[in-house]
Amino acid sequence: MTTSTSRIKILVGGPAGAGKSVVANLLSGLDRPDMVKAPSPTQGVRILELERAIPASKSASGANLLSGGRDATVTVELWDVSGDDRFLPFWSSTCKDIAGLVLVMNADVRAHDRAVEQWASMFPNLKSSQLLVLAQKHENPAQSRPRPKLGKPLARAPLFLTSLENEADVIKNEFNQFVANCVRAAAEQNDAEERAVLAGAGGPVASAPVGKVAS
Ligand SMILES: Nc1nc2c(ncn2[C@@H]2O[C@H](COP(=O)(O)OP(=O)(O)O)[C@@H](O)[C@H]2O)c(=O)[nH]1
Ligand SMILES: [Mg+2]
Repeated sequence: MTTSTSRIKILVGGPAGAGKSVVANLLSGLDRPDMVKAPSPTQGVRILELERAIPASKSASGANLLSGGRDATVTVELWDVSGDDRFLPFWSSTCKDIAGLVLVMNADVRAHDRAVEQWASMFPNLKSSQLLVLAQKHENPAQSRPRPKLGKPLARAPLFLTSLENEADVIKNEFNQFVANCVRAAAEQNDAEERAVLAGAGGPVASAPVGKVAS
């Protein structure tokens, strides 16, 4: 079977101490049982590289990123950044080209609701399908406050209550689905940009619809 390969960048954002690095470790296979017990604030950024297979049924029609009807392997650059507020303006400018944003929050810290909304507002061009919120239950899941209700711009973003202990598979599975969504969105954007260039040059597909995706 033919495959195509591409590369996307996904940012893992959210407040300090939320669980970004432990989630990033889980997703890239670096998790160890002792990791949760030894918090160590991320300095600057850690870039982890991982690969995910995108089945043909989920690939997009975008000629630049994935060819419709073919299986694909996508290389994901996972940017696990410091949650320190001082760096926020830096991430919003350095990470303009991200295909997706995973937001990690502590489900029991009310202030984290506002913090992840603020993170998402730094990337207004992302669609809901390019956002994924993981509300981590750090301890004593039985006494957790109810599921956080986030406002704009996360009101329509998928949110999962997760913990490394009990929902590691949920995190991994939802992330795989999320990567497929991000690849599709990036492909659509590439198509739109290419059409805009051709339209500007008076090319033959100047009137073709933008963002068409194969079924
Ligand atoms: N028990 C438990 N603790 C968690 C979980 N996720 C995060 N934590 C706690 O949160 C701490 C900080 O995690 P870290 O990934 O360093 O946060 P970051 O600053 O967002 O990168 C960890 O050391 C754990 O104590 C989880 O799923 N279960
Ligand atoms: Mg960290």
